[in-house]
Amino acid sequence: MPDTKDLIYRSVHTRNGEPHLQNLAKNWLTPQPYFYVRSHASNPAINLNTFRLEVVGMVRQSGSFSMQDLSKFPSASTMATMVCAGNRRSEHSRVRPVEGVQWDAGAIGNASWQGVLMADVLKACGVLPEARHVWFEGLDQIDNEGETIGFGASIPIEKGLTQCGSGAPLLCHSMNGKPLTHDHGFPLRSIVPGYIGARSVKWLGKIIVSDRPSPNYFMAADYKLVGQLNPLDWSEAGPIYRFPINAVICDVETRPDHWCTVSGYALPTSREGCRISKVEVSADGLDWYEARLGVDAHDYCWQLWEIEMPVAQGSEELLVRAEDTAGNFMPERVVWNAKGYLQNSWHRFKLKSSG
Ligand SMILES: Nc1nc2c(c(=O)[nH]1)N[C@H]1C(S)=C(S)[C@@H](COP(=O)(O)O)O[C@H]1N2
Ligand SMILES: [Mo]
Repeated sequence: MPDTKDLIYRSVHTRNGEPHLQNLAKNWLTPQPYFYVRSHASNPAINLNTFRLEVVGMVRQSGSFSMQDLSKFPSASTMATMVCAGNRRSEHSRVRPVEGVQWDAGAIGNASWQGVLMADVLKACGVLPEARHVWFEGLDQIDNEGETIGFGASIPIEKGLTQCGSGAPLLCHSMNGKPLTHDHGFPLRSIVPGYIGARSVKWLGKIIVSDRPSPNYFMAADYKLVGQLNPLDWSEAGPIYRFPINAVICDVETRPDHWCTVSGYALPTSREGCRISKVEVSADGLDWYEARLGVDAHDYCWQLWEIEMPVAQGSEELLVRAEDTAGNFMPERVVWNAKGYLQNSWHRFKLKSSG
């Protein structure tokens, strides 16, 4: 039984847990105990002595790398926020019920990631000119309507071969300077800055270089914005890659004089150089107070914010909305979708009824 003091487990055998929101926005780099876990099956047993990352497909020479082989590539580190496409799904469900883990707003965390550049490993195998996509396959075994499948994803080859800047994907062995825990993909996972969490595959066992996107269920028939769960809607919709702008109220401290300290996170749209430009909080949807942004900011990472503001007696909830330097803003409402992804409407925080 995992420690339920740090995470609220929405399911335990298949580990799905998110932190209490008031613990989340205290640190710009999320301490591992407060980093959400989202797994589709139980953790696979992996023997480090026999573990190999296979690289196959449209490459001049297939590769088979032990963790020690990978450590011979130049080490690389980046900072990136990981967010589940289903973060805030419970808000979609209040409009119309959707299946899936009923996340509150804690399926997000920001970490530093250590490993090697994916591009270095791909280049060592010699990517062929006709290659267009990089597929990842996890070693976990997921029961999907009676069939056992692995967790898979893919990213465009241009992203996979990115070498410079914070958008470059990594093959990671560590998180916040410590070896990945089993829940987070030990011994190896992909980290794709700016993309939804589902593209950062844990327990990574295989990379396939291809001329098309991965046909894996989690790429071809899940993680898409669909209005209905039918084959036509699935075929018409493209896979989600980047995450949109978002902001959430994580904590509210009320004082007897009806002033509140409100704090939370804001995630800029996944674009190089994009930052949060404004976070505003309101108790009535009419008067908006601009929050102070935390000093830490980095491409593809969230920003923390805080504000002290008056909140009239009897107010029931606080709202937050954000804008970013790429001109994006959070809508008051979003279009409902059948899998409950990418909820980024103004976030509402219920206030405890006070006297
Ligand atoms: N092999 C594997 N990789 C996976 C998953 C999984 O179930 N199996 N879940 C994905 C999803 S949906 C998310 S949001 C992130 C969560 O990563 P974390 O558990 O380290 O927070 O991992 C992704 N990678
Ligand atoms: Mo996810």
